[in-house]
Amino acid sequence: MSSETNNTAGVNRRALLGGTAKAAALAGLTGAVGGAAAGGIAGNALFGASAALAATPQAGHQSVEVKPGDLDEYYVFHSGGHSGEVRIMGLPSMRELMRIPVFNRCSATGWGLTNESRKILTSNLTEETKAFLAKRGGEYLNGDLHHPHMSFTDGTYDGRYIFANDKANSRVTRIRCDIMKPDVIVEIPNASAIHGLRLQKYPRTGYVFCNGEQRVPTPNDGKILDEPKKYRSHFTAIDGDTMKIAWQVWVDGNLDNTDADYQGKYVFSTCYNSEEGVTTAEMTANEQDWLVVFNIKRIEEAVKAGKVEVIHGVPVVDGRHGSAYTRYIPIPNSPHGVNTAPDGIHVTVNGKLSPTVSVMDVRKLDELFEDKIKPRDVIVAEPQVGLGPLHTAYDGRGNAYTTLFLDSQVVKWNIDKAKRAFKGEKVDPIIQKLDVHYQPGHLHTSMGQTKEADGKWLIVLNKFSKDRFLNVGPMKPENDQLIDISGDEMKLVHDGPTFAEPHDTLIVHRSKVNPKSIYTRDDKMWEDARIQAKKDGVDLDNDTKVIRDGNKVRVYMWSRAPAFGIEEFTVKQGDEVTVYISNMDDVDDLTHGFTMTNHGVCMEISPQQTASVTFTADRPGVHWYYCQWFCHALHMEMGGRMLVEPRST
Ligand code: CUK
Ligand code: CUA
Repeated sequence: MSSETNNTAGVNRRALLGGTAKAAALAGLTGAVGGAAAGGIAGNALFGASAALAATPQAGHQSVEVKPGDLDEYYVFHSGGHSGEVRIMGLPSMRELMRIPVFNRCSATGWGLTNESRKILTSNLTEETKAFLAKRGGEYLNGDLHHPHMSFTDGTYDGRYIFANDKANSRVTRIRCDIMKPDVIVEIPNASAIHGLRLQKYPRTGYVFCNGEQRVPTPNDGKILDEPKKYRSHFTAIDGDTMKIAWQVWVDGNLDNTDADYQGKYVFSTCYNSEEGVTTAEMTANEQDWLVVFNIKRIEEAVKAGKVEVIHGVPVVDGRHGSAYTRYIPIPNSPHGVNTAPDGIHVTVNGKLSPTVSVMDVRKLDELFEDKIKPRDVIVAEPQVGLGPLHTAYDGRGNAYTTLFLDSQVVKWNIDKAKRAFKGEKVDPIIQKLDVHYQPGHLHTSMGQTKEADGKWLIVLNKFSKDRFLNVGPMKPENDQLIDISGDEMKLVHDGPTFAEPHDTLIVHRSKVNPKSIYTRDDKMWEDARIQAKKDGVDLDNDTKVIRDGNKVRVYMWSRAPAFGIEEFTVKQGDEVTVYISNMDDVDDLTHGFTMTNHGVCMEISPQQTASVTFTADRPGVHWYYCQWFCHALHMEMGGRMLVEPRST
């Protein structure tokens, strides 16, 4: 149905390409690798039709080598997709430096087992979710983390926080960059599947903007299936300082990705399913979907004036067609990524099922909201870039780099030339097409999502690696490729296999990030432990104490290489035992651990950190606990015994 509509729409190249792309996309994409990218041709051999720079020799390309002991120039914060975590890599080495467990569980650090992490994972869920999870252990065990973004001040990264979404369970996290651990995870009410997430860039973050992707009946009480008009999706603004939901906007269609301007006035979300259908055929029937533009000031005023519907405690404004809060800009077709350029003026909307990228000029948005111009008047270029454009990145020199999912390429094109071509001038904006391996999704340039884009490196996140690595079985890794963009032409310099599934990444100059090496003793992470210790008359830094409180036992101890403050303690079968350990070592990199054997219990205790874990001592006998983090020549000896006395005695 949908491709018929498309094929009869006209015979121009755009429509035909659109049809091809759409048919391929709908038919399933794994077979599409065989085209331009077949044969694993090493990167820079093939060029697009214009091939303007094919013969230009490249001088002074950058080295990817980081010698042993040397440090990388950039941090890369990589999403872990449905692994639920964030990974930190170094660039240009592409070495994985650290993992930050977020929505997942971590056997090494005890994330999801410790009281501190469980509080973060469970306390900001909606009442409905808490009730639902009460029957299944109180927690979600998975997450799908797509979009990590660092907080901004004045249009560039400020090193305070990283925010990221969980598509699987409709949550948003905030990660503290001083310790590289989450401190808040909040569920977004009135939303199903939080997908696109971006931050307010100016004057600062400020708002965390995120998209509810799936439309669901509101109220979603099980009584409605086939009345799509009663389905809703909401755009959400979270206050990044308090992590409370500031407001939501009810929109038409399904929201996909989002980005904000550099002026602090507007936010944009791509929107597919303008048809508001519930089947794939229905959702892709239209030739054009939308970019929704949100007017922050008008929404804030409406919220202040109480022109809202309060749903689950959140003020919701009605931003459907015709409202003062939004404008819907028609974009071909089922657009996916939306990316604001570092020039602060241009915003690209990637056509996905159309071979085009639509370029918007944000300076026209005031007039659009005053109804002086029509929605399409804000579009200043619409170059045909290739099949399956998903995301665009920038080098700060006026060039854009777009992933072509179906063509398995990255296309480099010039924004100014695209604008001139749009006005009718005979000029080809395409500079180069580079094969990537294979089927790229997101791509990112060094500092390219800030006004300080430096045009040195580009990472392309490919969904398939196929033949690029040793065969590891039916499930293959993805392939993150590093491309040098410092010269006139893109040059592929590194292949990097990754496990499920980096969707998105950000490349931050190391000067912006300054984590601590040891905790400060008053860190708010273990505030609850401090409060309890005070009630128990315990000095966390110095005391070792076992406190019985009914059938609750609290064991306080310190760790100092190579010993725990307590080498044995006794509890009774059925006791609820909480072990608090404060790591009093204050040497860089001296992390201890605590693992209670045969109890499913472990945790990390980094220098000067306090951590705690609670479990039921239900197995009579002697149980050894040990330090699982190699800390000392006598690490193997760092342990102790818990005696669990049978209940009958
Ligand atoms: S989405 Cu994955 S390729 Cu979730 Cu950012 Cu575009
Ligand atoms: Cu302490 Cu190993």
